[in-house]
This record gives sequence, C-alpha cells and structure tokens, in this order.
Amino acid sequence: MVETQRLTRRAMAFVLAGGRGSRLRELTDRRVKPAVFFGGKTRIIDFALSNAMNSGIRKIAVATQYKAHSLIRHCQRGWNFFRAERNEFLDILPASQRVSDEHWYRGTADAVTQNIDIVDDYDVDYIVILAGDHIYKMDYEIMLREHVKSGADVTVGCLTVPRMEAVAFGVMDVDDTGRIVSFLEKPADPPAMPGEPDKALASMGIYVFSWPFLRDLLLRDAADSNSSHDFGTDLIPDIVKNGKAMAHRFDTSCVRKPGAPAYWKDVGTVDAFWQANIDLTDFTPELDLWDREWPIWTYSESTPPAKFIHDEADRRGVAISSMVSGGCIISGTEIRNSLLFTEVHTNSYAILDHAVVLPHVTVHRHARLKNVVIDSRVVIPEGLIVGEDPVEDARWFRVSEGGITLITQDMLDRRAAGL
Ligand code: ADQ
Ligand code: ADP
Repeated sequence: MVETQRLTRRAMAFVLAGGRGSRLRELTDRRVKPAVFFGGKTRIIDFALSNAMNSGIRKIAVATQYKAHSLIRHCQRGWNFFRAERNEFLDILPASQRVSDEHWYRGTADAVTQNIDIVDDYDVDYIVILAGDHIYKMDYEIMLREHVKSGADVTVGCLTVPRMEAVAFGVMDVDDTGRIVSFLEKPADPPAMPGEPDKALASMGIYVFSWPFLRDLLLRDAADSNSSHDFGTDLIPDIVKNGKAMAHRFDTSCVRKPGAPAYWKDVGTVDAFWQANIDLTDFTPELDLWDREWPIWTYSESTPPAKFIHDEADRRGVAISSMVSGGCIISGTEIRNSLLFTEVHTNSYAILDHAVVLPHVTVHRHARLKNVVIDSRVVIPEGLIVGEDPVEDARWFRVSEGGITLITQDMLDRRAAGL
C-alpha cells in the first residue's frame, strides 16, 4: 500500500511531565520542572511541545502529577489552540483524576497505562513518548520514519555524553545496524562506546512505539508485581532482551536547519539552568531562539516593550550583552550578561551581572547581584549584595556547587526576620 499521509499525522506525543526535578532545589518547590521558566519567555515544557508541533504532530497528551498547577495553567493559556473539530487534541492528564484505586502514577510507564482509554480514543498508529524537561530542538518525524523502516518494537532517542555523566541516564550498546544489544538504567560504572573510552551512548528518554505493541506491553507490565512500571528500568531493558530495540542518534540531521548544531540540555541543576540561560546572551548562542523555521511557542503575557530610563542623578539604565523581556523597566540600573524575564523592574544604582531574573521581580536601589538566579515575584531589598562574599551568601541563600546563588522570597523573608 502506498502511504499518502505524513507519519506524524498517524502519531501522538505523550509528554511525561510529572517528575519534580529536585536538583533544581527551591525553584521546583512550587512548580514541577517542566513548568520552570527558561529563555526569557518560555517554560521548559514548551520545547518538547513545540518540537511535537513543528514535527507535524497534532495530538498531544501531557501527564502531570507533582505540583502541577503552574504547568496546567500554562498549558491551558498557551497551548489551547488544538481543535477537536480538526482532529487535533492537547489533553492534560493529572494523575489524581484517573483510575480510582491508584491516586498517583507509579512510574513513567504507569502514566501511560492509566490513560490507555484516552490513547485508544486518539486512534493513532504510533506513540512518541517524550520527557517534558529538556531543552532541545528535534524533528520527531525523522525518528518515526526510521522506526517504521526498521520494523523495530521500540526506537530510543540517544546521544553521546561524557562517560562519567552517564550515571544519570539509561546507557546502551548498539551493533553496526543500530540495534540496541544492551541497556543499563543509570549504571554506577557506565560502559564506554567502542573506541571512545570517555564517552557513553545515553538514552534521551524519548521512545517511539507502534501503539498496539506498547498497549500489549503495558497491560502485561501492569500485571507484573515485580515491575516498577518505568520505561527506563523495566520496559526498555525487557524489549532489548526479548524483542527488537533500535537506537536513533540525535545529531545535526535531526535538526532540520542545515549546519545548525544539535543542541540538547538537561537543565536539571541550578548550575546547568543558570549556564544555559546565560549562554543565550552569547554573541551567537548555540540555541537559536530566533529561528523562524522552528518556533518555540509559549504563553506570553501581553506587555509593553522593555523600557530603559536615565534617572534624575544622570544614572543610565543600560543593558550590555543581555536579553531583556517585555514589560521590564530598567531605571538607572546597569545590567551585564544577564537574562531578564517578563516584567522585571529594577531601580537606580543597582547592578546585575550574570543574573537570571525570572518574571515579576523587583530590584530595589543599590542592590548588587552577581552570578544569581532569582525566582519569580521576588522583591530584592535595597542594598542587597550577593556574589561578593560566599560565606554571607550561603548563610541566607542556596549557593550551588558551581557558585551560583539561588534567591527565593522565602529565603529573603527568613533573612529579614533574622532566622
Ligand atoms: P530519569 O532522568 O530518571 O530517566 P524520570 O524520572 O523517569 O527520568 O522522568 C522522565 C520524565 O517523566 C520526566 O519528564 C518527568 O517529569 C516525568 N515523570 C517522572 N515520573 C513520572 C510519573 N510518575 N508520572 C508522570 N511523569 C513522570 C529517564 C530514563 C533514562 C533516560 C533519561 C533521560 O529512564 O533511561 O536516560 O530519562 O533524561
Ligand atoms: P509561576 O510558576 O508562573 O511562577 P507562580 O510563581 O505564581 O507561578 O506560582 C507557582 C505555583 O505556586 C502556583 O501553583 C501558585 O499557585 C503557587 N504559589 C504562588 N505563590 C505562592 C505562595 N506564596 N505560597 C504558596 N504557593 C504559591
């Protein structure tokens, strides 16, 4: 039979967005990792959702569980243009509202199992399982095509990482045809790639299945009392052993733009989060948010343009090598190599240097903040100095291994109360 329809139209994306992301510390106290802001306007989940949309997928389910309010609100506001009349859907699937005997998803696979009826309703041939917590651009259609061509039971997205970092990933070995011959979930001593002792081939947590195959597997897994109902721990190793699992390499061919780098980042720690945001202020950042061919869609508040004010004492509001979002008012503040999200207001004599400032933050006069991440809605008091005295910073704030200070309102309140 000659296929006339794009494969992505016969596929759905199932986005796993339930895990907290505890290494982001207090940034995920009130919101789950996929809902954390990134890049000035977007949130982390916008990358997976935009990739799905830009790849041509028009049926998307988002499974949520931990602290989901901020994420659900974001999806409802920003991702509400899918129309059932056009056979397009975006469904948010909170764990607590599904089957009655289990309140929470027990593992990533269980998040799909508990929604089998919804996936059935979508009436698709393929399902692309995605993690909602990575920053990258990837064309899933290329992976789908490979999956169909190879006749695999599962195709796993993978990339090369430094061997020592691979302890946090599923690590695989592949043969010459790209077939996965072994898969170890988060091994303490990750096996190296042949001929490359310092590298390992890591799973991105992205899987393509044909839906009837996965459906059967999930039902068997649900009945298995020894299973933790997790893709990386249970299902993928099982298919590697008993079926056919293929690897799909994430490289420049997965990014549609010729010559564009294959950018992928897990911004799972405060250091990685700060660095990836600050990298956007580089002369030519590796992650191109300006690419009109692969737009990253988001919900964005409607704001006036950023405003820079030269104050009464001849103090200039300036930003150098920085990104400043809509609604910001930079009044007599000097900003260097920083990224300011929506509606940040800064005042005279303040200095921000290598600062990642989330939305709705106010910085009062004479504050000097260096190498910081400031949580949304924080009010920085007059004269606060951070980034000059590590001992003092660590007394009140969260200082990361890499020396980045995370500031939240709770921390400032405790400091003000002298607690
Ligand atoms: P982990 O990094 O451990 O490994 P995991 O905790 O399984 O990732 O989370 C994957 C995604 O599922 C995340 O987006 C998370 O938010 C979400 N999630 C976690 N628990 C969930 C639940 N109960 N319900 C709904 N969503 C949930 C996985 C694989 C590794 C692979 C890495 C790549 O197991 O093999 O290398 O991802 O990052
Ligand atoms: P965002 O993720 O958009 O920054 P907010 O910072 O407004 O959203 O809130 C994140 C989550 O925390 C939301 O679920 C919100 O309802 C909740 N929240 C906001 N402020 C507080 C607060 N002071 N105490 C407890 N929860 C809060």
